[in-house]
Order: sequence, then structure tokens, then C-alpha cells
Amino acid sequence: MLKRFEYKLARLLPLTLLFVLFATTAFADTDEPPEWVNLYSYSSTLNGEPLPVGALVDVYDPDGVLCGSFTVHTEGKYGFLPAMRDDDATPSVDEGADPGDPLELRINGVHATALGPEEAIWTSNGDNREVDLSVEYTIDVDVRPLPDGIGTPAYYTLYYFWVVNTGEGIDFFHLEASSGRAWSVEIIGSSTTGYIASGDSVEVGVRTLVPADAEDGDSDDMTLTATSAMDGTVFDAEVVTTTVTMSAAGEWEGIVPGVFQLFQNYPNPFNPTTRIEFTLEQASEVRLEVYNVLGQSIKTLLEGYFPNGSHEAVWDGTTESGAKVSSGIYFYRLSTNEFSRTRKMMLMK
Ligand SMILES: [Ca+2]
Ligand SMILES: [Ca+2]
Repeated sequence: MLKRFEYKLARLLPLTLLFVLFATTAFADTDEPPEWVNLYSYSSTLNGEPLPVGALVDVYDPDGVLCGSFTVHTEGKYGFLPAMRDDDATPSVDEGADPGDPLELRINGVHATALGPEEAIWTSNGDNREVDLSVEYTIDVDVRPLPDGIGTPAYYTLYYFWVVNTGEGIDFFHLEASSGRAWSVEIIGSSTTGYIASGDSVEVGVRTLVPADAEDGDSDDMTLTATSAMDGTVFDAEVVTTTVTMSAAGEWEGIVPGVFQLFQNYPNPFNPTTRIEFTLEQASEVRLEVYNVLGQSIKTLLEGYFPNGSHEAVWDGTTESGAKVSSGIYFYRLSTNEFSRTRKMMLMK
């Protein structure tokens, strides 16, 4: 990490200041300053197009030691990228190349072909070597949504997506969520832009606010789109649908005006725990139970006399005896002496 940090600084500071920095930090215990060879290019490509901004160029010595790193900030170009020399004063640590060593360059983690005009070789300290690079690799990102959800007017419905890099190199993506009915959509818990290594996945939460004037049976199609910054490929998610439900009486499900409100559990679907919130207009006896699809009570989460205000319970997907339940639909029921309301939730393992 220290080296990466120093390489980043190397782009920002004049060489004189850099020299002082190295001399007073990593190399404070020796008299010799570090040595490096600068690599650079005005014309490098990824899949035939100019190297995109955000691409990572790494240089390795023949021992496999990462001895330099550069993030592209001008399309098609990289450098100066200092490739560090091994420090003779630290024989037990290999910091990088020895004079005459061939260097390997990788772009986004994938081996790049060095096209010249000069060879990628560690020559002698302070040399600047122009090495154009070319790399070809497949870029592919899957966006995998969880199943459709059920929304309630004026409440958020939460979804999780997995963005999976199934390509061969590091990708650098942008995320955008959109609603077919222009309902409010927000990406949460994740950056809308970032790097993702080959084979890795990131979890992305998206929440949509169901408008207060939505009607029973209304539905909305929400799409999460990932765009590769490496070649502009657009990867669409399968569409996720929110369907609005209301109680038979025409009141918003879960809201009993003047008595209590029972909110949709969060997150939903969930694994392994979910939170259930409710508010009481006045202090009362309350019982909060979880039921299976057969209508059998499997756990009592809360029972007793509660003051007015907000309360919450957490369900960890276990029964009264502590057994873990299987994936599927469950219900939670909040009851007082006079009223009760039931809501649906989904455990997904
Ligand atoms: Ca050394
Ligand atoms: Ca070495």
C-alpha cells in the first residue's frame, strides 16, 4: 500500500520533493535514494480503442513483484509510470527490478503486449522509456436481480442486485437505476461507480418510493443498468416489478389511523435477519408474532405492555425453539386488544 501511495504522489509532486519524501519515509534507514525507470506512452489501446480513463496500468518485475502502478487520466496515454528498482540495502525484501530485467505490463490485471518503440526493460536509473501497450480482453458484467417485490403507497420497497464481473479483466462501471413510471429511485449502500475485478461481485441496493397516490394493482418496472467504462458496453438488468397492494377495505395496508402503524419489514427479502417497526398512538398491550404460510404461529417476537411511540423487533429466521426456517413467504402480525394487522415478508437464502 505504501508503494502505491507513493506512486500516486509521484504524479503530483515535483521530483525534488519526491526525493525528499522517499528519503524521509520508506528509505530513511539508508543513504541511497530509490531508483526507478519511467515508462510512458502516447498511444496505447484496450480492445483496439484508446486506453480509457480509469484503466489501471501495473508493472511487474520478473519475480512477479508489483513495482509500479498508474491510473490513466488522459485517454490513450499513461505515464510517467515509475518502475522501481530493487533496493540492495534490503536483501530480504524484493522491491522491484534489477538492471537489465524485462518488465511485464498489465492493464486492468490482464497481460498487455509491449509494442515499443522501446523495449520494456529496466535499464538504468532515471531513464524514460516509451512503451506503447495493447491489450485485448472480453468485458462482461452480469446484473442479477432478486425477484419482484410488493410495495405499499408512501413506503419504500427495497431490492438487491448483484453486479458480477464475468469478463477477463478489471472493469470500471457506472450504475444507474430507472423506473418505468418515474417513481423515485435511489441506489443505496453502494457507490454508483467503481472497479470490479474479474470474477468478483458487488451488492447493490436500490429502493423505490411508491407514491402516496398509487392505486391497488399499480405496478412499476425498475431497471438497473451497468455501463462499462472500459468500452461503453451497456448491461441491463432483467426488469424488476413492484406491485402496489392495498387492504380490502381500501385503506393502506398496515395503517390503522389513530391506533397504530405496522411498517413493511426491512430489508425485504432478507437473509438472515430483518427488522419490523411499528408505532403506537397510545400505550397498549401488544403481541407481535410470525406465522408460516399454513397460518401456524412459529415465533412470538414481542409480547407485553408498550408505551406510545416507535418500537421495533428483529426476526432472525428462527422458530420459538431456535430452529432455522427455510426460504419462503412468512407473515408477521401485530395485535392489540382491539385491532390487528398482518404483513408479508420473504426469507431468501
Ligand atoms: Ca531489496
Ligand atoms: Ca526483483
